[in-house]
Amino acid sequence: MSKIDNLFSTQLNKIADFSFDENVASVFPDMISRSIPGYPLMIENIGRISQRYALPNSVIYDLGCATGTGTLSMAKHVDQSGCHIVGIDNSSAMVQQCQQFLTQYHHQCPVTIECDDIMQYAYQSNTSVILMNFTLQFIAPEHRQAMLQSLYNALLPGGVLILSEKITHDSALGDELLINLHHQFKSDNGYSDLEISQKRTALEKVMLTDTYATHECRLRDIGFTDIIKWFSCFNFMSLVAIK
Ligand code: GEK
Repeated sequence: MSKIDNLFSTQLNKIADFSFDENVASVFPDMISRSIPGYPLMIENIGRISQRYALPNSVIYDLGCATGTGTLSMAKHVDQSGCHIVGIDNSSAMVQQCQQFLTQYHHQCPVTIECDDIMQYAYQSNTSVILMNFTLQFIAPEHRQAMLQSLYNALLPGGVLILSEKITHDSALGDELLINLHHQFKSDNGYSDLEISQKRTALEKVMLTDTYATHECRLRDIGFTDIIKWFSCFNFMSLVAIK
């Protein structure tokens, strides 16, 4: 059971840039489920989508696996023979929590967790499914195209990228509505206005969101043949891009 997230509940003199350190890792499951609308529904369906596209004897990646919720969902659902799931995160605190978390559950598909930078990683060419669940938004925008291109290159024909992201709406008025609805969601989940505003400041420089159109254009440009948005709530969405 993860601790309750109260990292931003007291007034901070200086708000440091958000980082995935030990403090964040220790409250992460609580933080993410109270912050992202539909997170449990997304996680459950990520397992189902992976099961649908996993090919026998292939590799499945969870990039920015954090504490392993997405990894576990895939490991529980994927039943094709010879598959292997690799979760990667460059936060050693997250990797430690993830390894502990995974030992608590039974799953049929074998899993390895690695502490590494997903920008530098040598992806295996027999990859059928890649999950990036709210991770691309933490990669510098100028590196996103090259990063996604390397993932596309690693995928087998028919393989998929499952990409979930917070997005910016393309009109100021619409964006304001979605931000307000998201804040209401957080407030209903027990976060105070101070917590919401301090976390927003901490994330301002490290989490840079694109519009849906930017995501779609970039994925088409890279070569993905079909892009299916399968989840959307406020300013959060998840898509499947098929090679
Ligand atoms: C979930 N997918 O629960 N290399 C490796 N990991 C990275 C890098 C990088 N270059 N940059 C960021 N990360 C998870 C949630 S959280 C999303 C993912 C959020 C990692 C970072 O350490 C963190 O664990 C994760 O990406 C993003 O479904 O907090 O909104």
